[in-house]
Amino acid sequence: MIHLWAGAGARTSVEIVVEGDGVVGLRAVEPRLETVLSYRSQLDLSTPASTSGAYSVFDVATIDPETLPHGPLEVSLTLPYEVFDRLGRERSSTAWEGYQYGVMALLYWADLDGDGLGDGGEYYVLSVDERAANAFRIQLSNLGEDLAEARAALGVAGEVEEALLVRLALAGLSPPQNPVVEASVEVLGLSWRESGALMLPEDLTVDGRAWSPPRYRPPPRVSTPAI
Ligand SMILES: [Ca+2]
Repeated sequence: MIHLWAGAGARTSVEIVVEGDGVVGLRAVEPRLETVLSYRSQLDLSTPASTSGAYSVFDVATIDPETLPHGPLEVSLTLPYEVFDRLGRERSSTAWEGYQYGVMALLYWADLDGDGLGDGGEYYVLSVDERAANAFRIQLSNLGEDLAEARAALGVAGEVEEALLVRLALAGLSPPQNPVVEASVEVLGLSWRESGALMLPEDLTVDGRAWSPPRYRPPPRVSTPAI
């Protein structure tokens, strides 16, 4: 498969040369971010899994990495607006209410000793997002490469149970009056869709060598998926 990029507003002259014999299928595709996982859970902010310094730590979601595409990935975590200092942000009071800071971490876990529990030395931090806000976002440029790096760092050899863990640490003040809130986790992955901007002949008969000039049809309003 040939991936040919026709960037937003870019005019580029390309020629596809195919060498070999027989009929070759050609397909013009472009990248799109699509939701591959959407997950909601009830989080009780009054009972953190652990504490770390001023932070209360919660495990929000556990994801099997094999269920995700191993290319670019975006993981977002959203809590209700009220969780983060609602009064202060609305300027309706000088009193602080709710949390002030949050850190979302995307961790790789490998059960190295096979006991089914998360132990010290079994976690690798893929990325973190730190904000004074109720929404967090982590982007990975290539999940497959990040997983390989994490496995090498932890010394994973052979088949072990593994998972991606969405962990949240909150600090500042205290849980809201009603501590049970809905946490929403969404994972976007990259997929290749048929291009509407680039046209190629469906198939090409090659006898030694053939070339095909693709025709570029600029869309009326150009937008490029970004990650
Ligand atoms: Ca273990």
